[in-house]
Amino acid sequence: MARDYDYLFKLLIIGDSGVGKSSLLLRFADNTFSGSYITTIGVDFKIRTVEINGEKVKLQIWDTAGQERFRTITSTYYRGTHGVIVVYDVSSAESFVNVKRWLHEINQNCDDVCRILVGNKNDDPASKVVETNDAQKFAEQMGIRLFETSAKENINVEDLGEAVAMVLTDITKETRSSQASEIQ
Ligand SMILES: Nc1nc2c(ncn2[C@@H]2O[C@H](COP(=O)(O)OP(=O)(O)OP(=O)(O)O)[C@@H](O)[C@H]2O)c(=O)[nH]1
Ligand SMILES: [Mg+2]
Repeated sequence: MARDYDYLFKLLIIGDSGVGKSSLLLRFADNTFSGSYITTIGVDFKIRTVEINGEKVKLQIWDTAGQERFRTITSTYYRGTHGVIVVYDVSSAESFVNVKRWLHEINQNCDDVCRILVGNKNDDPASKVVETNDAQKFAEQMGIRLFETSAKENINVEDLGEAVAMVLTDITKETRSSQASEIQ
């Protein structure tokens, strides 16, 4: 059977429990949202194909449980991952502080992976406690890109997915062309 994609990437979504990881995935893959909270047990995944410059990029996205008691299970899912999305909740200072711990977990499990920082629940200015400037500064220090999203109001979720697909496609192209020039 013919392949239905030009690129296939595996992504992992990590971050504290309740920040909206599953909601982001549901919004990106199925364009739906539910206000009720069902905590993820272990891991779950969904697939979405996006088109970048006429090429089909298939994203296999793994959604992990944020709860501490699943930490040992989720750490095994780093294998073969191309990109990791670290999510915090802009209305929870604690979830932002914990981003450092999640980035550390990535370093312990991956050698070379594309990392993206996402501040979700960016839909209620009154409850926002993690300022964009502070998050941006932190992201720059860490050398990663920041997206502020709302799975609920569908803000920036599409842009996030497309940006990740584009970055990974570019990296793959660069790697392929440098490998080709090494062979010549
Ligand atoms: N206001 C607002 N609420 C959101 C948003 N995204 C998720 N929520 C709510 O936050 C709660 C937790 O969302 P989940 O997506 O289940 O969180 P999670 O990060 O997957 O949590 P775990 O599976 O326990 O790790 C739910 O009640 C969602 O409805 C958002 O963008 N804005
Ligand atoms: Mg979840």
